Amino acid sequence: MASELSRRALLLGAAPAILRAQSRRERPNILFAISDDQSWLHTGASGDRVVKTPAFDRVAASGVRFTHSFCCSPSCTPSRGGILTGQAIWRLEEGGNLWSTLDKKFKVYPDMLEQAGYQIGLQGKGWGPGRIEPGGHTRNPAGPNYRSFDEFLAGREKGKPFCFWYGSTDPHRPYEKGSGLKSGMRIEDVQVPPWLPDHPAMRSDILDYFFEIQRFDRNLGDIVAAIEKAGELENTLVIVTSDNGMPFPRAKTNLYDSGTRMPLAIAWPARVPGGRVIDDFAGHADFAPTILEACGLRPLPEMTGRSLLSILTSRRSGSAAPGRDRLFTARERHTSMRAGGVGYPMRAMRTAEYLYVRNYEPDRWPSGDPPDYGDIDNSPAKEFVIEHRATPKFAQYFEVSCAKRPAEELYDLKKDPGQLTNVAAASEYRAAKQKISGELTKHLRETKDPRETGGPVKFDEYPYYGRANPQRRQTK
Ligand SMILES: [Ca+2]
Repeated sequence: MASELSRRALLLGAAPAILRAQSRRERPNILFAISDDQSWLHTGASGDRVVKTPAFDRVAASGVRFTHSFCCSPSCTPSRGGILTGQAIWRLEEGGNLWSTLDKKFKVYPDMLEQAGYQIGLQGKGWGPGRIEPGGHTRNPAGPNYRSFDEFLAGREKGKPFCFWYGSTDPHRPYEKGSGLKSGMRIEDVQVPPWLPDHPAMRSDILDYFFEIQRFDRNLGDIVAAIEKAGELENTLVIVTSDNGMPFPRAKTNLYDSGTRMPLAIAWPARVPGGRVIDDFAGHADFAPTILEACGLRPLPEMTGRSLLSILTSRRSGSAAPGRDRLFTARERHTSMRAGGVGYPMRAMRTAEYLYVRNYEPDRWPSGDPPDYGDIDNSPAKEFVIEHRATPKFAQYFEVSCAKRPAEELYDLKKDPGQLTNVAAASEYRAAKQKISGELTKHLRETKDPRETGGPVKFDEYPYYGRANPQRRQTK
């Protein structure tokens, strides 16, 4: 169709102007929708029997659902920084931490699209939490704020394609206790993940989390309906995901699947054959190069993510793309709840067979110093796990969430999909561990992780712009 138009344009003798107009029309709109603290398990499309996510399921059915999608880091700020820059968090200096800043030298895809003629907008939670000013930004790196998508759409310049970031704060805590039960969901239907104790208190807390996932989903549905009503859904690239895993013990802030594996559905009716499920590994750093390529721009050389466009526009399902058999995740400082305000640095490599985690500071407490364990969000779930630390039936859950961990962890995912039995020290896994550990180191060196290239490593020294930590004050 484009070539037919070019031919006609040439015949009419007005090629440049007409071609420019045509290419503007063909560029897709971008809707990026992100929930806050939702694990991959908890959508209807991925098989949960309780939580209802018709809007997510619709995007998945009309496009592609990825079963192995991972955030860059299981903590709001670095996860979002990785999405916006297309880079691993160890390359983002202060941006690798929670409540940090993002230096303007790390280019973000909304700015690049704006320069290319897109109308940019943000509703809700974009990059953050943190402070934008120290990094040199004058607006949120995800775009200028709008109260709603409708307001953004109404004010759009005629003929401009849009790039909109809808960032919900659902299902981030706190929850209204009992809201899930009250809404009619049934406690006996909850599938409790293996890393959490099965108890009515836990089930009720999970239902409250579901209540907020459903609220995010309803808002997503309204935005998709508005695009459809405007007649633009066909040529809109819709990406729906979350920033990190569920806010429960041994989930959010951890490099296990519970913390890093994300729901992900991508649709673009004009270009992406729908109804497919893809098992290739897709990382959140891949979104920026994907969006740029879809909009006719070239991803930046410093982006460590790789465009998913060739997978999206193909007709196949399952797992076949070369080089898509592994992903790397990382964590630096989440809250400032350790003596001295230091973080808990980790890197991990995930394949279909194994999860390997490297803990750089095994003498520190992974969830924050006792007795607060402040890297776990305050919640009924956390209270339950801590209160039952000495109850034989439940003590293991405290151990796996709060106790110190060895420098290396390895999980055999065929035998242990819940990632609860560390086999790093077992002799029968020595060869597998050496191989994956070597591959992780190689990748980190290639992508210039200061923790593997000889530093300097400054993540513990950067300012923490969140609330002051009383514990930290006492130690100084
Ligand atoms: Ca989050």
